Amino acid sequence: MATPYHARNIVTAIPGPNSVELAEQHRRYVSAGVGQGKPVFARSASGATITDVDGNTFIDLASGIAVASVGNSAPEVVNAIQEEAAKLTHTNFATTPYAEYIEVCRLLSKHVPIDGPTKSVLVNSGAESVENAVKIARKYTGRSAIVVMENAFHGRTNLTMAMTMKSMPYKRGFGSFAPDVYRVPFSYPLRDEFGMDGVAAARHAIDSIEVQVGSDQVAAIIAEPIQGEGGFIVPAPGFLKTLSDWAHEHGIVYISDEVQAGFCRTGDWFACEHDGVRPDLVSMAKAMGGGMPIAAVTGRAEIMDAVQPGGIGGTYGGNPVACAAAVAAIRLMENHQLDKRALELECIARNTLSPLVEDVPAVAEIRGRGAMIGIEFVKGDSMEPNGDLVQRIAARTVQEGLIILTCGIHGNVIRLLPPLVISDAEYVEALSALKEIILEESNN
Ligand code: PLZ
Repeated sequence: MATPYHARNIVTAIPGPNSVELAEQHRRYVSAGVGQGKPVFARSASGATITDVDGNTFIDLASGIAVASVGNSAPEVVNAIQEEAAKLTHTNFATTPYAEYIEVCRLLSKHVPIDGPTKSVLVNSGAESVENAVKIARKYTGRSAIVVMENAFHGRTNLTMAMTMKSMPYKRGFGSFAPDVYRVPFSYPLRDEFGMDGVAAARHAIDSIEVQVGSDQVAAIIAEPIQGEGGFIVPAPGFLKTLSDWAHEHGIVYISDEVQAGFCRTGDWFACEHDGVRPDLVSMAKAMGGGMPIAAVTGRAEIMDAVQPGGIGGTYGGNPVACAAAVAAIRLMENHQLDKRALELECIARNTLSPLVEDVPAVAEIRGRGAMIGIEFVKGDSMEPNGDLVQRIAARTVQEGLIILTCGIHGNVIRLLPPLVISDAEYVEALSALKEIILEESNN
């Protein structure tokens, strides 16, 4: 590999002996249903690097699936966790409330792109935030139908499995699924007939809603502003706005699922802002906790207050330690203007990777915003998805000291989700190495 190592440090074969031993224990004790990730086991992580149990250091381009935006083990978050844990680990907010929960809700109100007063509920995971958003929308509207998008990913619980599109591995054998979920086409400029005409793509989706269910039956439309697991698909300009305007005209609650794209990742605090969308509810998780499990639904106060007391919540939702971490993480995003930083990272990524579109026939498109960039691979000059090539590239990256994820309905997209605190030098090093791997593997 010609790219010099600076941030990376590979000192053993990959996987090293300690990882090999742990992999045996993993096979022995962990359910085979849990996804088998990289062959290396993490021991520690800091900023934009992860060090494994054999002392190898990798540049992190995954952020634990868009979680470590403020950096792995950010010292401010670690301090907040330690201090809070010594003071208050748990009471259950509905039993004995505490200030930390309210402070998180106040910060969320400050940042969500919703006009007028907003309120929140705190939960534990992205799937829970989506489920709660649906419950709240149904209660508020008195309707039951939920409209979801093609390629969507919303989670692994029963309702969110129904809302997720891809069967393998997320749904196969796990049915039956929750009823009253209707799927309509999302805008996919590279592949759909509407290209960059987002308004036409939205009209097409709206037609499908009218045909399948009828606007007066719909409680909520939910969309990821940039689709995550589905392939880092950026809808054409006007798509989300047309859809959300139509929802508002018909008394339908518009939910922006910002679980993956939210919290500065795409250059805005929330990715739907870019399209001028004013959602009614926002589901969020991942980066908001700086590494601790915490999630939320924030929405228009009138909608959030439609639920009877005790109808939403849970034992651990808004746990004090997780809240302290969230407050610290959100303050870091504010103080370091990580939304702006994401745009700088986009420039670095585009400068390094853009030539690939011209030079490599298998690279169909480089897309995304901020620090959420996807590279879609096809077979030669055809548009057939090339998941095999992506598998080969992904396998090589870990050998070369990079932690990278793939995505896409056909597994043919490489995704970049670096911590937003990654340095220019680290990002350039990682992207240059990735580029070389892509060039080499595409020629094999
Ligand atoms: N909504 C938009 O991206 C989680 C999970 C991948 P949880 N995405 C990564 C996997 O293999 O499980 C996600 C998302 C969007 C909801 C969720 C669900 O969030 O915190 O994983 O429940």
